[in-house]
Amino acid sequence: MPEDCIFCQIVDGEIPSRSVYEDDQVMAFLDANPLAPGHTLVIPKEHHETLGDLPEDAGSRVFETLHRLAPEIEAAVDADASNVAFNNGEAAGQEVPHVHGHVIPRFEGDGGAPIHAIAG
Ligand code: IU
Repeated sequence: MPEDCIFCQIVDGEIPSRSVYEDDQVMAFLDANPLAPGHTLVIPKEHHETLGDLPEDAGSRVFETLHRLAPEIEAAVDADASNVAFNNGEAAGQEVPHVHGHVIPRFEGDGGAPIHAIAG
């Protein structure tokens, strides 16, 4: 793992995070600069920069976790829906080069466009 990867440091517990879920391959934690209450990031524990670098089984586990957590997160913050999205590569707005899926709760009439916001 690159020594300066913030998300690897979160996985290793060197940087604190507000954990939502963790298993042997995947971690989910609250985004430090949330675009909405409950904004959560789901990451593979192993360092991979983009979806194209991610082995298929790790990708499946990340998706399974997003699939399970998105409705639970929506319920936890009483949201009406959520954006589930990846910025995949720097030119697409990916700021942290360790694969992460966003779950951004959405509320009827919130007027936001978090997909654009996370794309920078
Ligand atoms: P992006 O898809 O790479 O643009 O999103 C990176 C996200 O990581 C962004 O929403 C940040 O608020 C979030 N984040 C974080 O939760 N903790 C950190 O220490 C850093 C970024 I750096």
